[in-house]
Amino acid sequence: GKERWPRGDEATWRAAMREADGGDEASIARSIIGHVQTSLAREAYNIDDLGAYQAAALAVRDDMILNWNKTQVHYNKTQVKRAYYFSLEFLMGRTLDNALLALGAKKPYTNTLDRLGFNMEDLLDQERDAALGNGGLGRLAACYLDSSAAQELPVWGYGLRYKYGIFKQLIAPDGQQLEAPDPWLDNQNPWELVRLDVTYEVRFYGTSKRATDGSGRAVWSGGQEVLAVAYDVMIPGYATRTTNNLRLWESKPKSGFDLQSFNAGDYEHAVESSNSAAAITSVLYPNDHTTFGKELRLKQQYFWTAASLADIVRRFKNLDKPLSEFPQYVSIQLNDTHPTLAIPELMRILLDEEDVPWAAAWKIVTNTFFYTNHTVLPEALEKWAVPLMEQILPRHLQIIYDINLLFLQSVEKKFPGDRDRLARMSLIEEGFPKQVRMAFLACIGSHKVNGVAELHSELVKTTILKDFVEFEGISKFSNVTNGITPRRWLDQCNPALSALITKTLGIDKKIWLKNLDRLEGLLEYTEDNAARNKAFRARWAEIKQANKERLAHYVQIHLGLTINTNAMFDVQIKRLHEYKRQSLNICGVIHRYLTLKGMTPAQRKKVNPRVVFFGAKAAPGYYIAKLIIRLIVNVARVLNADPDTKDYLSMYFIPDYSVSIAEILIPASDISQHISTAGTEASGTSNMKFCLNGGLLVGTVDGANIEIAEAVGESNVFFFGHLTPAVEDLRYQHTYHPIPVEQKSPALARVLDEVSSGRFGDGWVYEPFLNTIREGDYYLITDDFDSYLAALDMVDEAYLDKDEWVKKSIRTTAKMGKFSSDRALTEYAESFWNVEPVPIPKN
Ligand code: B1H
Repeated sequence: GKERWPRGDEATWRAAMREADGGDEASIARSIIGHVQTSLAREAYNIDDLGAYQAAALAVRDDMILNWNKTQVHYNKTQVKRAYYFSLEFLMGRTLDNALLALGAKKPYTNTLDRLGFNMEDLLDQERDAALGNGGLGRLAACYLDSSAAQELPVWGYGLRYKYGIFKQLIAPDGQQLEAPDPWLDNQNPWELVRLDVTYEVRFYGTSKRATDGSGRAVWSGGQEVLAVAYDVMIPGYATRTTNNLRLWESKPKSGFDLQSFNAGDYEHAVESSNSAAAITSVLYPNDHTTFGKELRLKQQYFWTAASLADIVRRFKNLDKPLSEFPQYVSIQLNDTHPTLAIPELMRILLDEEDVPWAAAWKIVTNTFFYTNHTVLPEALEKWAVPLMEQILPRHLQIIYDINLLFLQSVEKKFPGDRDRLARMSLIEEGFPKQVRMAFLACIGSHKVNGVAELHSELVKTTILKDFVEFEGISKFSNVTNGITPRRWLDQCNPALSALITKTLGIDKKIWLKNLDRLEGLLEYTEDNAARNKAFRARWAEIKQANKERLAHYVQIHLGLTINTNAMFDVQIKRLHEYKRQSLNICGVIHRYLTLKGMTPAQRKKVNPRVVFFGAKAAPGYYIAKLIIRLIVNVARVLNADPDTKDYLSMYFIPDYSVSIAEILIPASDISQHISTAGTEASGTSNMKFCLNGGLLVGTVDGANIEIAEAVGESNVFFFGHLTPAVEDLRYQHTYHPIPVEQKSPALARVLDEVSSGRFGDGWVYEPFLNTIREGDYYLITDDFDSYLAALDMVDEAYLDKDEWVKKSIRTTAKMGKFSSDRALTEYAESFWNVEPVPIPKN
């Protein structure tokens, strides 16, 4: 919609002001124009889309601030119990559209901007993603904040305000991934409020001297002190007045410079130390699922947990209650082990600053914290070298040793003489260097421990925390299956489908968007051929088609490529990781290509055309993952240029995958792939997003796929591959009795050979990747390849019956109620935190 009347001219704006007299739209127009002239200090008739976006965002923000204030004042006044979600990642994406939805103001804003000469969609597109996360774990935190506000629950998030979010991904001419910084704050960020009056000092290094009175207390002094400054991000609740808070900390030097260094005449060193304070919150670590042991990462974790706890303790003290009641007013959910230092830090505050005796302090701590585990992959289990921790956090290391001593004494009491068990369960892993096992610390310091899908929670209990289940009892361990917010992941990203659902269910969308089980009302439309049902199904298919066109348009604009929208759209979007097996997908595509090449033109004409989309970032240091991206890009080039086959098979790697790109890709999928080796993907959440939008799932029996299949019925998903219990044996076989790929899967062997021989560019480049399959094959590509191909054949077969396919699609959407993050958040609130909804009164 760019070809409009000359927008932004004086006459249009004046007319807009006049037309909009009275009512909402008048005050919206006044507010937007006011922000253009004052906040942005620009001429009203002379702004571009970016300026108009900013002015509109500031106008919306004004409305949110009023609700935010009311909410916070009410929480304080009523002294309600609160929960805090500690996460090193919040993958928020864009805010304006979400805020307009929450406030119910999308229509009047769209109309007003239209009268001013601007198109809402174009303005929404001006906003940069807040990409302060790597993937599912960070996006989950964002969905949970959305649900807590929508359900009027007093929940705050605590995180870090990284100056640079997840890197921007570029693809070099040879197909390699390149990384560039993401300066997301370069344009003013209208969604945050800096609180220069909310600051805390955080100490690093120095020395810790234990008291000699046997009290377990100590004095920690010296070292470096850094200032934490609060930035508040408003989280509006859908169709409520509740506006919760996400508090993000920025680090800065305590006094701007290090006075001692200046006195010594060492200007450079003084400036350097200021830099090092600012460095703490400068960048998000992009290594999803790997721990690196980097000093700066440890500093991030402590800086954030220390500032957050200081803030929470200060707020608690305003209530004027004894510290023993702390857990009655405060619950803290630890999003993975990244915030585990909060456990020794709260101990330190209670022991050293508040004079609480050890046993009482430990009781407070273990009634306050709750730990969510998000992975059982060994390489992702956090450990910190003891010498590093001793240097940076000497007091915390003492406390951890004290916790460990008492803990192991109690284990010894229950299992006398079981030295292996003590070694297995110690918070300190022996070795050079010794390491602190953060998952164990998180487990024993928490009241409850949960995994993120049924299978995963079972694996947590039977593998990494088995000894702890035996020692502490099973009741401490539970499951909360992940969820996604239907506001962003259906209503916002797929407005046409949302409108159809609202019309069909015949209820206000506020009702079903907050009670997602209501989607089951769509089921009856799959039943017979009543005209009403047929019309609904036709409209359902039409909307999917329109979403495919929208994606094709995006690719046309951004990549300059033309997509066949009559083809089946097959999407795999997630971080690039060997366990997620994008390799299986690319090998499957190559196999399909080779099969097509072997056909006559007449035979090809009978093939169901397919377009495969990939989106994935690889950790910058993850060599094999980057090689897989390179292979995808280069295979795509060959496929898309081959006149024999390109109408039947094409492939697109969408660079710089993000929340906003997901919002375009997900509604456009016919099928999506969630094909991790069984037992490796804790839950997955994009699987839920695709299914909610009527895309069918191709997947392994892993993570939340299993529960999705249970909900929608196995006949509506395409499952394949070995099950979790087989994985261990297969790995053993690969290591000790390897069978050549040619023998296990000739089809796969052929694919590997074609890559090797240079069909998709220099074969030698890919050898290290190909060898991961030929040797060891840790992720069992060879074992699952043939059944994967069979599953894709079943997809083709099923797609032939268009009406049945649409029915499957509708049934899938209809049964996704369980996967609303509202359900998940309610489980946390009720069974862990004991936090209740707190409606915010009007005045
Ligand atoms: C998940 C991570 C993760 N699990 C370490 N673990 C990180 C681990 O920067 N780090 O050090 C970052 C992220 N992320 C994901 O969590 C799981 O793989 C998904 O299956 C799950 O859906 C998601 C949310 O629970």
